[in-house]
Amino acid sequence: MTETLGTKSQQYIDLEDKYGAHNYHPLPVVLEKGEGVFVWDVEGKRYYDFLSAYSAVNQGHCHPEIIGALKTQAEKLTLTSRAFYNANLGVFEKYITELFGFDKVLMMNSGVEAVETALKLCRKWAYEKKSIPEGKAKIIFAGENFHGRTLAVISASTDPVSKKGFGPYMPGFEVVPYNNIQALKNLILQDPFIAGFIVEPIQGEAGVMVPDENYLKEARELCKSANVLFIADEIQTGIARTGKMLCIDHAEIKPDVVILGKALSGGVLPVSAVLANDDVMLSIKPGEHGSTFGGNPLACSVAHAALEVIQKEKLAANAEHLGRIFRDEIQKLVDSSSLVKLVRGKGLLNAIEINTDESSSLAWEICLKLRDNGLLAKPTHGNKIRFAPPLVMTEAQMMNCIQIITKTIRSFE
Ligand code: IF1
Repeated sequence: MTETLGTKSQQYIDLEDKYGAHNYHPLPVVLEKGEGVFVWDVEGKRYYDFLSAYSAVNQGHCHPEIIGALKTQAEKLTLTSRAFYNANLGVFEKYITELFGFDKVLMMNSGVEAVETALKLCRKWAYEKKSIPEGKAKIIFAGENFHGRTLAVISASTDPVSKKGFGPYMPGFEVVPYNNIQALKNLILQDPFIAGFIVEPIQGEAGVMVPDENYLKEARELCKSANVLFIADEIQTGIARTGKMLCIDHAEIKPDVVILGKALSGGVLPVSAVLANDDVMLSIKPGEHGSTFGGNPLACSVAHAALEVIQKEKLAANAEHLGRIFRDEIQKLVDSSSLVKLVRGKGLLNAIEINTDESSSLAWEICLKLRDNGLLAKPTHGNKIRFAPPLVMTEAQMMNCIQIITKTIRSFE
């Protein structure tokens, strides 16, 4: 069914269709303004943003303190490259390493760049510190993972849509089922060349898959006992999204490597980071890795402000509080509706599963109707709808959104 959008919206959509690559299938809404939990389309209609740019705007759209830091730094110095020192990087490196409790940080830009950096660190560490023969290091990934779109990272993907047609693939990657400690143990015990295990503490793209209570803790202990690096990809789950500063904090464990991105900048700039202690981080020597924009003064200023906002506004606690309300209220819908199979998540990273198979368009139809009712969300993997609003939401706004979601889903019964 082709819907008629406002003329301005259609004009913008036509421009993207004609002049842009067709590498996305966006929900038909054209946004031009964002503030806090709200975004506005070009027709002037306001929406609750329940995707937060895939958890990149945890602090809310255009947070004044982050924008203020951007403006101030932008008028001073934006980029020096790492050919020289600058007055921002070391100050931010001290701040973020003390905040998360690691010796050092390596600053990059996009999330996948930080993932690639972590994989390179893991291999380098394996050759230099674990004496794995050069070129033989293997890194274990979890099935249904999502770590980005580069050729190396999709080589470990189990999603044909992300992977098919982009071969040949990077060697040295193994895949075990997510949330299956025995499978991980078997592989680590049988292969002496395993250097690392990279895992999302909650699998976002797979549909907000929350592992069993002890999975991460047991995986961490397994890695420690086998001298395998435990690498946590917190690009989507980190920065207070799941009700703790890092999702891994729920399991009360400390990874060897933590990868951050997205909300590290409050959605203002691409800023990513890899945190590790010296025995891992110093495996990479001067000139062996880098990036033109990695750790630039503008990124450091913005990220500093973005992390300050998370702490000053106690956004992890707010995410924990509102997340419980969200799941409790949506559970009432699950209990009374044949359409919604379940609700799951932690903090304000949640998803519902619609009672259809993955090929059904019902989740998409529901998201179109949610849009009409003033709330933006998007399906993931066919029949799941991810609900991830900015963490600055108030309880009253959350109750309003739950009412919109409930009313919308009821209209399909
Ligand atoms: C797209 C998905 C989410 C990530 C985790 C690394 C990255 C991502 C856990 C790479 C990025 C984004 C990418 C974006 C949509 C979105 C996404 F649907 F693709 F899978 F969030 F679930 N690790 N996720 O979630 O970070 O290089 O993009 O900065 O590619 O469509 P990036």
